[in-house]
Amino acid sequence: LLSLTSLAVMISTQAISEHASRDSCWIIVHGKAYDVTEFLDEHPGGSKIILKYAGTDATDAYQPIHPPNAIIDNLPIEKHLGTVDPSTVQKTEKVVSEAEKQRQVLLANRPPLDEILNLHDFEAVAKVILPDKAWAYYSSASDDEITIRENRAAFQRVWFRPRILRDVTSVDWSMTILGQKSSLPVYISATALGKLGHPDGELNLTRAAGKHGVIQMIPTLASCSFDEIVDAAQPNQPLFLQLYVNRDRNLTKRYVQHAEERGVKALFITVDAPQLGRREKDMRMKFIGDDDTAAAKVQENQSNVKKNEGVSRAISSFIDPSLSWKDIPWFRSITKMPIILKGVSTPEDAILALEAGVQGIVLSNHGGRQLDTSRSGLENLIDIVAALKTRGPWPNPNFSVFVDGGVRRASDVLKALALGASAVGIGRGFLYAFCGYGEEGVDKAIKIIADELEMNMRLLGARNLKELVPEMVDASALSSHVGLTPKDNLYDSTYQPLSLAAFKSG
Ligand code: 173
Repeated sequence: LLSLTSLAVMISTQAISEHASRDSCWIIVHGKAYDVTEFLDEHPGGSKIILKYAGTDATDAYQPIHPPNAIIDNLPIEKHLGTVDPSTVQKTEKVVSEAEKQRQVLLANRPPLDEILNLHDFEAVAKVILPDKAWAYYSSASDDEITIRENRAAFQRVWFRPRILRDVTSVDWSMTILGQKSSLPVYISATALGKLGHPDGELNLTRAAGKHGVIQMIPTLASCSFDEIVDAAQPNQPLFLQLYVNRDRNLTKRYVQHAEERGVKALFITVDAPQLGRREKDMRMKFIGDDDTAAAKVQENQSNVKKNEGVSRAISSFIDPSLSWKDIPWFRSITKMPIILKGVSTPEDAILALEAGVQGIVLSNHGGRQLDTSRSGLENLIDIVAALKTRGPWPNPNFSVFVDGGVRRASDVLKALALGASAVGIGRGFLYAFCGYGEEGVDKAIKIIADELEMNMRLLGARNLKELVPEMVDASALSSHVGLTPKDNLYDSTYQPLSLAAFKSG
């Protein structure tokens, strides 16, 4: 009732602009005015970024980073001040920077979709057409970015041993993931903040996934709200949910149970991010703080969020670093969904997960964004499958083993499946597809993977996924890390090269 009353109130932009200080801070989001004075210090991204928009419209900055209802749900109703009187909004022309104009031209001139032949093409286009900050956030990985390279390199150290003369007229990769039909042995893995890359954000994935029978894992930190995503799905479209566990377990419980009520089919709890890795490309963008578009309105010496933390660190303070094995029974008690631990790297933890009674694990290093120089999921798969085989049936119908990280080709998918993976996750590959081309890009990415699968299964001599056996790959070099020595940033950029004996001058 109160909210209806406050919505009826009309407020002029003039009145709002008078509240532009730490002592009284009003902002506009999506045409509504809010008093955020008391919320300033609770804001997970820090007060500074809000104060930058004190007394003005914060929608453009708010939108890619928050689900639409975040402010509505988090501010007490009495802080909802009312609707901004449209007659008082000055239609000032937005200043478009030169860089942005150039970007728009590049976007308009991007290659037509039928010239996109593989997932690498999408990535190359995204790099050019994304705003620098978005590219930095999506593409970055932790520290020296050695693991993100290794994720790709590991697939190249596995070679095929194809079989011949098997009548491969028809090949069939029909399968299920956690009991849900999937048209590919691939699911769309969670990536945060989709609206940094495209105005429709994660909905591009939901719509294309629905059309093609692919399963999307909804990220906790999507730009679109959970309900918007579920509403965009077809009636029986299976969806999974990725979960960051909140320090406030009641919030987590409500979120998980709401997801289950809305029909989500599995819960992937992220276990490799008690603290977010330092993604330096992202940090250097100084996402939080003063940029050239709007000078900070209120000068502040704020210590809780450093301005160079990068977008993900700024919004991840709610994640609970105390999460432990002891919490698993609690998760089991609040939901009937299958529970999968996302971010397992060792046989020791794989066995603990099995013993804890969860329904699966994702061998993942978070796209190289967490512990740098951790091994690839593909490499870990070998030891983990061997360990699981000593503890019961294999493949175990009640315990799935997924792999993600660096998957861009159907040949990558087939290698992981041959070595025992139940299915693989692709995160960035699909994300980059929608950055440049929206939903149609994701359509195309799915079709490319299907085409590649068909061809590669024929050439391998595997007519279905059962015939895809470990003998079809040579993984003997997988654990040999000497082949591809990554660039050493310090040595290559700062140290002076040794010089050789020089001739006397003159
Ligand atoms: O990898 C990430 O960037 C990520 O998982 C994340 C976590 C918290 C906030 C935003 C993104």
